[in-house]
Amino acid sequence: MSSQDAKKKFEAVFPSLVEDLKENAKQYNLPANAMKWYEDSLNYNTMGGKLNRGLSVPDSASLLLEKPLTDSQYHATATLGWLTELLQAFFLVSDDIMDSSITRRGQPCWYKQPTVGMIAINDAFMLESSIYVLLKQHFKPHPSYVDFLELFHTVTFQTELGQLCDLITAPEDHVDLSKFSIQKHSFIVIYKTAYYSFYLPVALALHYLELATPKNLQICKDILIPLGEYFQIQDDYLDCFGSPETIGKIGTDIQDNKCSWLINQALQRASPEQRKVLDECYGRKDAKMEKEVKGVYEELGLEKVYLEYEQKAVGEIRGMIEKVDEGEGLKKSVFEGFLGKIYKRTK
Ligand code: GPP
Ligand code: MG
Ligand code: MG
Ligand code: MG
Repeated sequence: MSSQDAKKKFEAVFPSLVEDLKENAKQYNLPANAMKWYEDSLNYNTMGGKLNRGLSVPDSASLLLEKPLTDSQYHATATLGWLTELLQAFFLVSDDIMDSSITRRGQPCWYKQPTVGMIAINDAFMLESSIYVLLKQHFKPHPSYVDFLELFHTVTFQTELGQLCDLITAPEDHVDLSKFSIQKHSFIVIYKTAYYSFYLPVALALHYLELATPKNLQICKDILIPLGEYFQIQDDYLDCFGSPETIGKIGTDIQDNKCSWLINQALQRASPEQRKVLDECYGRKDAKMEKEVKGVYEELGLEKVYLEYEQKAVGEIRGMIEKVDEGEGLKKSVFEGFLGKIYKRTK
């Protein structure tokens, strides 16, 4: 099946999950206008993305079994995939408020909709609660039900730790570039992105198939966390060097004073004059100053620095994948599939 068809098949599962969520809300006699609001928020914030995280659950399950999934296995793992997309929707709606972002997935951020504003905060909470409504409806009898619950709770907490460090390392009113470091960056991106985007979907597939032995989970972590770190470094790179039309969002990292991979690389290479420009212009809500910073990035050849980093990181990840012990039912192809999806991505 082509990857486009796989996406279509996966998307076709979502409307029935929206119906399940509406059915659940009906028991509370939710007024019709609120029901419509909930449905609109579910559709606006969960659809329209790349769906890589969600698709990874059925994809990984099929690779683990080394055969196509039955209809019922597909429906179950696609449902778990949609739960990871709901978690992602909860994070993105919140993150866009915190980052003062303008667009997401090629359309205005949800909180930027004139009728929405800060109601988006409650919508984000409802996107998160919806995970547990669906998990109970679909998986209560599954032997891994408690593992699913704990996994979602743990990964959510880990992501919030990363987001906390991302935010407090980027105060709006006080720029101090000496506070940044590549070690801090590494902590931030592993927690805010790698766990929920990479570890979660594979761990869900393993729990679903009852293959989640401690050893398999550890191998997954050892590979998927560095892979997720690479993915977020791509995100930092694309924030500045990607095209907004392709990535579907307008970069905000420079103006937001973020401890991004790019500023850390620039700090390691800047001359005293360039450092002065960075100190004066980074983290200011001013398009001209943002341009000055981008000018320094270009002088320092950060695009090339990034390409060299990418080659090295991908080489190391490939090395780890080759050494995977498949003895307890894990498959190298799960990791190869992931790497293939994100290598050299432009969006
Ligand atoms: C991505 O950071 C991280 C998240 C979306 C996690 C948010 C976590 C919360 C607990 C809300 P980013 O700001 O670089 O993402 P983007 O570039 O997509 O805005
Ligand atoms: Mg953010
Ligand atoms: Mg953001
Ligand atoms: Mg970003």
